[in-house]
Amino acid sequence: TLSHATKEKDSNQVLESCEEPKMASVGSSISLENAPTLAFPSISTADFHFNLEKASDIIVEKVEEYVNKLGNARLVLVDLSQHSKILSLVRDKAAEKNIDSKKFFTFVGNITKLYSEGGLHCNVIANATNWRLKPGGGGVNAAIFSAAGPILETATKAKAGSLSSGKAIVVPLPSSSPLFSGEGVTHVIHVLGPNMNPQRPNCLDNDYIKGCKILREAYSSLFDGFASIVR
Ligand code: AR6
Repeated sequence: TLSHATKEKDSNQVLESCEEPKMASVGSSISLENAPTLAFPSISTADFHFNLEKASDIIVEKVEEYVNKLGNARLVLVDLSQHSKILSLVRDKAAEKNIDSKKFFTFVGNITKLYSEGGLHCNVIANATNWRLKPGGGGVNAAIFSAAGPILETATKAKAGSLSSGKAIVVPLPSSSPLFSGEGVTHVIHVLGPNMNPQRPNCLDNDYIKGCKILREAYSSLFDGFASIVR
């Protein structure tokens, strides 16, 4: 397994922010270290087969639109592998646009273990879900529902029975969830992105006009949801 330091090098985060989490209360990084932070996966780009170039353009465009409206809050794009194509595309495009790397960065790690394994505190995590808002199905959805325990399904049901594509829903996580106690996650935001996989419901049959519109709406809805928590 990768050492913590190796993982850090693969993110474009400033080193002081989390290479030494114990030092978080010392020095000028204090306000950012304790800043509300949303960790989110790249919506629709794995099981839903959405084009990575197009998705990376949209992520950077939406981050640029929201990052300065969120005060000191941070946005972090997460993926499992240091070889993640979507992370490197987004990193390069964000650098070109001079997006503040203290407020937006990429991070390699399991979104359900960012604090315990990566030392990165994220109070809110996003989930790339399915329209039924059901556990399982693989990918990040299965990982988050499993790590959060059955209480997440109950809390989700209390909010909604289904989700339409391009929409997000904020679910406060009960403190009895292991994700709350172990990782410090207080909210999960479920997001339903556009689907380009013929094996999954509501496939857009390669219609990227619709697909890009829905992916933009999905990120707007996600970041609006995060803003409503931060406020
Ligand atoms: N931590 C961080 N990132 C992850 C993790 C994890 N534990 N697991 C996956 N990723 P996907 P989609 C990354 O397929 O394309 C589900 O079955 C992954 O590498 O999870 O929106 C749902 O129920 C990729 O970059 O979501 C839906 O039916 C990103 O998360 C469907 O898949 C999204 O990959 C949604 O498909």
